[in-house]
Amino acid sequence: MKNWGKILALVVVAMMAFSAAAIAAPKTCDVGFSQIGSESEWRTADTISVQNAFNEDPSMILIYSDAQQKQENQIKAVRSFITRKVDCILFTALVETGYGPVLQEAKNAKIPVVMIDRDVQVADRGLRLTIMGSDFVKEGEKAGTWLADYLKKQGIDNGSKQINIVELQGTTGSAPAIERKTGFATIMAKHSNWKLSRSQTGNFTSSEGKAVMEAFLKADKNIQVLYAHNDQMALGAIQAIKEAGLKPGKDIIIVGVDAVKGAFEAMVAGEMNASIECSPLLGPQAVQAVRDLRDGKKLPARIWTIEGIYDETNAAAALPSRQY
Ligand code: GYE
Repeated sequence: MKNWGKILALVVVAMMAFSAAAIAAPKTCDVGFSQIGSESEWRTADTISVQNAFNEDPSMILIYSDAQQKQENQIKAVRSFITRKVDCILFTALVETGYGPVLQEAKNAKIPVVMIDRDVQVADRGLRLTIMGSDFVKEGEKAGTWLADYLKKQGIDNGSKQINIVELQGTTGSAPAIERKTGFATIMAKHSNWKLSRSQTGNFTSSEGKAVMEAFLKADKNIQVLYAHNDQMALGAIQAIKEAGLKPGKDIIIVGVDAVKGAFEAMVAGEMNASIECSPLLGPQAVQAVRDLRDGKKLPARIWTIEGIYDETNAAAALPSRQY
């Protein structure tokens, strides 16, 4: 009888210790991430950066969802995050419009939404907490300013001879496509002899960039400049230009955006002229934002990424240390 009493006491003590441990164990922070897909080198680097950053913090659990370029998949993913009662949602909007209702649902559930890279339209911005990423308008302006400078230095632009520019746009309706076009147009407006002879979407992919450039060249070979909203499309277009018997980087000056490795290699080979940097390495600042939220800190309304410009003058020196 005495022993039974002792055993019972031990069991009670063990149970108390176990429940104390269970209470003391810190709760993980569950974070849902709705990514748009894997259309480019940039996107892959972005996904890996976010996943690695969260893997390194054992107090965080990242629930990753790939929408495969479909808006409806993103809406479903956000709804499932709400049902799972995650602590925070990271969200990259494929296009700017159409997310109002689902963002409202997240807001009603009191789940903060932190945008990564691509924002939603202005009217819906009150429904998400903040956005981290690049200034796409500025990137378009940088591309235009770089081009003006280069054309002048090369003696190609004397201010009166017409310069025919073709544009490969990103995904229609996406923030980077809209804003990179806007920024570039601001600089174009300052050059009355620059003509946007053709402009079409290549969906940010290499294959569509190539196909659209082929169609441009078939219609008219009199093209002096290609402005591509990302390097991936520029790289596809380089193939089309070669197949048309022209020299990319010489017969047609090529400016892209992102500064991915493929563009560096093309610049070093003399087949591409410049790339405006847009960093996909957003993981560390995404984790920091979630940590700050968990700690009750207020996040700034906009978290900017700092970036540069690369061309034939500095591409070779920078290439070995590029992370994407
Ligand atoms: O430039 C492109 C990608 O949203 C900034 O999306 C991003 C863009 C990037 O597919 O390569």
